[in-house]
Amino acid sequence: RLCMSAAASAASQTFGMDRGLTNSLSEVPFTKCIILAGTNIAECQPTIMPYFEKAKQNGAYIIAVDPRETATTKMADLHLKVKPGMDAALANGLLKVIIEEDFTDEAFIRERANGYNEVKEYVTSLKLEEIAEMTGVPSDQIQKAAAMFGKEESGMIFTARGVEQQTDGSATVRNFLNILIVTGKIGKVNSGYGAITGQGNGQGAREHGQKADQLPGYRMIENEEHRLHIARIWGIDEADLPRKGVSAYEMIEKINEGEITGMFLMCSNPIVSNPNANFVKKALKKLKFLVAVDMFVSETARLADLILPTSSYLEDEGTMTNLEGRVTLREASFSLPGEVKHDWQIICDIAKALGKGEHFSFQSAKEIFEELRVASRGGTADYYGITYDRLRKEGGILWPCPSIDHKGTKRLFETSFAHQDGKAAMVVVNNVPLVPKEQPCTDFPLYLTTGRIMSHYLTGVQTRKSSSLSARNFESFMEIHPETAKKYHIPDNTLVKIESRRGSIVVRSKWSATIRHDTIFVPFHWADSQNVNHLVSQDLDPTCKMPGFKVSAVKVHPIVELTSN
Ligand SMILES: Nc1nc2c(c(=O)[nH]1)N[C@H]1C(S)=C(S)[C@@H](COP(=O)(O)OP(=O)(O)OC[C@H]3O[C@@H](n4cnc5c(=O)[nH]c(N)nc54)[C@H](O)[C@@H]3O)O[C@H]1N2
Ligand SMILES: Nc1nc2c(c(=O)[nH]1)N[C@H]1C(S)=C(S)[C@@H](COP(=O)(O)OP(=O)(O)OC[C@H]3O[C@@H](n4cnc5c(=O)[nH]c(N)nc54)[C@H](O)[C@@H]3O)O[C@H]1N2
Ligand SMILES: [Mo]
Repeated sequence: RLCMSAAASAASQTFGMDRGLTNSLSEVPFTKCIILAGTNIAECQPTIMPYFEKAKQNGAYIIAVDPRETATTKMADLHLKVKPGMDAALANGLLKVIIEEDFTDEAFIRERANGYNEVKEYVTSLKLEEIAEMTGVPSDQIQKAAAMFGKEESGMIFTARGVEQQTDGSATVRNFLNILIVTGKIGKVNSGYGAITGQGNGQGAREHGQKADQLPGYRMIENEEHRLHIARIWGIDEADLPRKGVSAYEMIEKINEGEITGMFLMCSNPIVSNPNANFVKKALKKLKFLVAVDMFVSETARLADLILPTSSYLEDEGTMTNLEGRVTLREASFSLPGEVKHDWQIICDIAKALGKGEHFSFQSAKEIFEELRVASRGGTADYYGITYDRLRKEGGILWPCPSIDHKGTKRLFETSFAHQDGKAAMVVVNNVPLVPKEQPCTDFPLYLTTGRIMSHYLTGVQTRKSSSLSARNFESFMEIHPETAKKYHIPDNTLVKIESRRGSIVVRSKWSATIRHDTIFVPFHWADSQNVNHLVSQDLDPTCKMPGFKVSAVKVHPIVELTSN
């Protein structure tokens, strides 16, 4: 919910299927134009950088969209320094130029897509100057980006959390997909879309039924046919399957209201990772019983009634599905220490204690995978043809892979999209979003955006303990433009207080002449008085329930007033 839900819902709605990359990474070096929207691969997915560097060596034109300069934007030929949260409007500007200057692929649109006329009507009614004003990107830059992407024979668009972790994240991604469709750059060699997945198995997680509205194989829990299929495989009554639950942050609200009283927490640290963190902590304290399954005593585990120690990834065996939809097998490198159990063993033991042990009689991770193969059969994410034996021999297989003799699917949508009529669904995305985003005002004059740095991982539970990583970044910081800093009397490298309507934190200032003047950036890897989620609001994207991690209005001031003498 907090990571991939906007990209997943956008691809499902537009294409009828959500797989991170529609092509394999091996095509990236050969594409002619790349748009990197809200993604910092150089710091967050450094292992895929060589594909993009190769593309650049081969002459690809790279356009980056980010409110600040990063190691990724430095690689770009054109950097659009967009105002935080304004990417949907920027995409409308690109669409307008592409359509009005005839960079469209009319035959592709006619044969492969629905909804083009409405999109055309809307974007041609807009004024480029107004879009430039709204987004902070000069119109000549919008024109240049659209022309470069439009005129090339191939192109790819990648999005990540910068455009997705917004209260209109799902619609924003759909607007970038509109660009691919009007230019016919999808379902073809060296042309397509990529949602840069968050974690190693982030793709796998989103197709096995982890979200409270899903079932394995990317089936949906509210779909009667899907319910029957899975109930049959699990050997249960369809009526015993629950209906869909609420999203991650909505659960916290229900805990606060006393509607949820117990929580089983596996692999998450919500009082640091969820928005509106002061409220989250207060709510979790109301739980009658909290169990945390973790290898470390995270900030949230500290509140638990019971902590169950679990194995780490190097002690685990299992499959992982990467951002391409490539299923790989990783064998365990170490045996289990002491009394520690695997996550899956803990789940089976709990099922036994609840009297449902016969449905969880697994003896190995492989047995669970065998069930997934069958459960996903015929579904969108079909793993039926993938086996441990094949994975050991072939290295990795891209789903859908419906039978043992199927090679896997490297490129999606070559002849049709996954909707019933085979067509992609374009949609009009209004410049003005449904849920208004907090805007800077007299009291809170600056945009705050949040994200990551190379040396730490997520809420920092696993990396703040490493002395070598901590030596690189010992504490949190705030990136601020020197001119903005001077306006608020903030020297470089001093402690400052940042306040929003929800709370405040204290971090060290870091001047940067390459960030927008109206924006500050704070990473989210630190807890307690440096937990940036104390500042972020509880507003969610109505489509996918993604929080708006990337836009808040804040004020900043030095902790110690400096006196001039
Ligand atoms: N080192 C490291 N690597 C990681 C992680 C980590 O914590 N540390 N986490 C992993 C996970 S779970 C994920 S999800 C990925 C995330 O990978 P990314 O999405 O690449 O990482 P972020 O830093 O969250 O955001 C990317 C960029 O979006 C920009 N941005 C902020 N607001 C906006 C906006 O309104 N519009 C646009 N266009 N851009 C904006 C930020 O300045 C930032 O450079 O990384 C994974 N890799
Ligand atoms: N402000 C702001 N907030 C954000 C984001 C942002 O960009 N800005 N990004 C969001 C994103 S993209 C993400 S993915 C979330 C992440 O949010 P969380 O998943 O809540 O954060 P993690 O730090 O990954 O917490 C993982 C916990 O699981 C434990 N763990 C690690 N491996 C295992 C294992 O094998 N088994 C078990 N049981 N436990 C394990 C770790 O020790 C840690 O305590 O944060 C989100 N929050
Ligand atoms: Mo993530």
